[in-house]
Amino acid sequence: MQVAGAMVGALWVTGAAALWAALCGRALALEGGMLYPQETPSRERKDLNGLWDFRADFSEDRNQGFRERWYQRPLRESGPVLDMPVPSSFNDVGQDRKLYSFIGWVWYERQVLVPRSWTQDPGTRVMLRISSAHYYAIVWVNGVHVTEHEGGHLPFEADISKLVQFSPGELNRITIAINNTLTPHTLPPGIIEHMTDSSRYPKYYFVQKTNFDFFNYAGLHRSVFLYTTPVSYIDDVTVTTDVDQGTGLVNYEIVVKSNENFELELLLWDKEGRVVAKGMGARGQLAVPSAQLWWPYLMHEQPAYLYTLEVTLVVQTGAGIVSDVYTLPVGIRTVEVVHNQFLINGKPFYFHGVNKHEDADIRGKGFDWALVMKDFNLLRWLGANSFRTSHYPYAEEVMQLCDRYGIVVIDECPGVGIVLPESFKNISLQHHLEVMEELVRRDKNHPSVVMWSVANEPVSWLAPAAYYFKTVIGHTKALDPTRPVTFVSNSRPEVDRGAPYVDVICINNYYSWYHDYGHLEVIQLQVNAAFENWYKLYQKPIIQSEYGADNIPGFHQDPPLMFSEEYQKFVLQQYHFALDQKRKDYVIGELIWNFADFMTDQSPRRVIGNKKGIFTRQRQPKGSAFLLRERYWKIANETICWQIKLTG
Ligand code: GCB
Repeated sequence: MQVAGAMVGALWVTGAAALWAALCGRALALEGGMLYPQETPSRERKDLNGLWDFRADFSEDRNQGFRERWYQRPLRESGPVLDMPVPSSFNDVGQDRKLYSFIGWVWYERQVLVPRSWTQDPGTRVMLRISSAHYYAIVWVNGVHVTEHEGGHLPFEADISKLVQFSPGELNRITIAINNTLTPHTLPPGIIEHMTDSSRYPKYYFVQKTNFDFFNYAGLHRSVFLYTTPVSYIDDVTVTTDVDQGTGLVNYEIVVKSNENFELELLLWDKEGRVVAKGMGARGQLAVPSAQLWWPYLMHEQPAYLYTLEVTLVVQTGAGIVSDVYTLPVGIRTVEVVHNQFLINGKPFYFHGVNKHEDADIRGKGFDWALVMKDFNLLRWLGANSFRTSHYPYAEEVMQLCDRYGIVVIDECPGVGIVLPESFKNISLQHHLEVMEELVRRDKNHPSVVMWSVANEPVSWLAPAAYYFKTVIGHTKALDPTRPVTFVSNSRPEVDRGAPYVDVICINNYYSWYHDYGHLEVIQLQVNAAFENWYKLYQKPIIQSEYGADNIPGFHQDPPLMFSEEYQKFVLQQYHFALDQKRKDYVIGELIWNFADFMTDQSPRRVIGNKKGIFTRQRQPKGSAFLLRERYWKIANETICWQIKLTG
């Protein structure tokens, strides 16, 4: 009686196994770059956002789509389809309860006309890029399998030049099958539970269990692009920066594909449109005298200064000269953990910020510019200088805005809910390493990213956690020696097996919420004790990476009771008293849980989602938002490096 769930698992495993086989034996780093698609004199881009045909495979074994090969002909010929917006989660768009909580394969399809100029020129390379498909995706173009990808939050792409050039002028059919099943070896992990007691559950009944506290939204969450490059092209650009007595140093490494006889020219432009440095070749260093550094928001009167690096590739081919151009915003800054401090450009940086989620009404985790801008406006209103991408990588466009506004980021991978000993096995570890490679490859050039977080609240007290985190953190440092690495712990210092390997201790706790609930008077003592115990053992700087309390908007109670606005504020204030005692010492940051209310699985502990937001899910401020705003602007005024008066 386990057929349905087993098949969901089996289908997933088939894909993962194929992928795994392909990956085995590969060297440390991923092959190929993952530069954000952009329009340049040599590149064009077309976004495929809008309505796609959609069909969830409700068959008992979730396998009908593969049995009937839905990718071989238009999806609507297979049966009824829905109009599904992209980007968006599919869960909240309709009124169908079954689709809201659907687990298994869903199918997306879009017919697209590729511009004639792209298909007629054999010198053009046409790429299909999917920015995020949660969780496992298989892609076909005109019925031909082009790629597969595991992991719901990072981009992947396929070269589809041959396929679209084969039928110029005709519509091309892009089909994407996506499975949101989470297993002990996915990231995040989960488990499918088969309910076999026929007196309590219908036949073939199964549920997806997870150990994280957000709704497992699924679908095409970010943009799908078609873009072009010449067939000889700039495949990757890696930039690291340093400062030597006021001179900015920009180290670069360029990877070129498909031709070995090429020339590379680099120009670094300042904001006024002046070329401030020039370079040649695939690797080198640009020197910028009296460089304007990239400073975090509220740390400098001109934060977030970005230069533009223009890379031009020139290749002599049989058909003549071909060139490719790619441009990259570059922020010159340094990051270092020294003793008890987190230094940005040599100055102590204090994280006063938030944890976020990609989450909103109707769209779920779907990217939406209006929502993103609202969030950035609120962050700046709040006086927040940082956030953690709890608990998975956010959209590339969000990272670009962080660069642009000077919002500092702790970039977290989807290592959340690692609570089963099984999830420390080699198969999980290998996948975790791959995900870190994909994350570093995507986000390495963002000046706003100052630290990698490899996990949130794993069972880091279990014995296998030591080898696991030593390996993941070591691998991440090998991929990027320029940034500190951490993971976020909710264990005790004396038993934590991962803490020895991190650069910064990040701790989550919810005193007087999940423990000693209602007892507001114990918070200060417990927060202080936690700081002291962690510091005594590791002598590393500490970030209070989560703290908070639920408040159901509109609930008031004084003296404060749980879930009221007064209680949420009181909890925050107690933490603040304790933080203020330590922040001049080794505590280097505080990130509230959470920026906004967000959706979770249903449970008796959740009242239509998690209500620890200081903003509602609709981004309206609760009382705590004003409290935090006052605090953040005050801290910014105290810690500013330059003599300017900030006004909140
Ligand atoms: C945590 C988790 C976060 C939860 C939060 C809570 O420790 O890291 O994902 O949402 O607690 O509110 O329970």
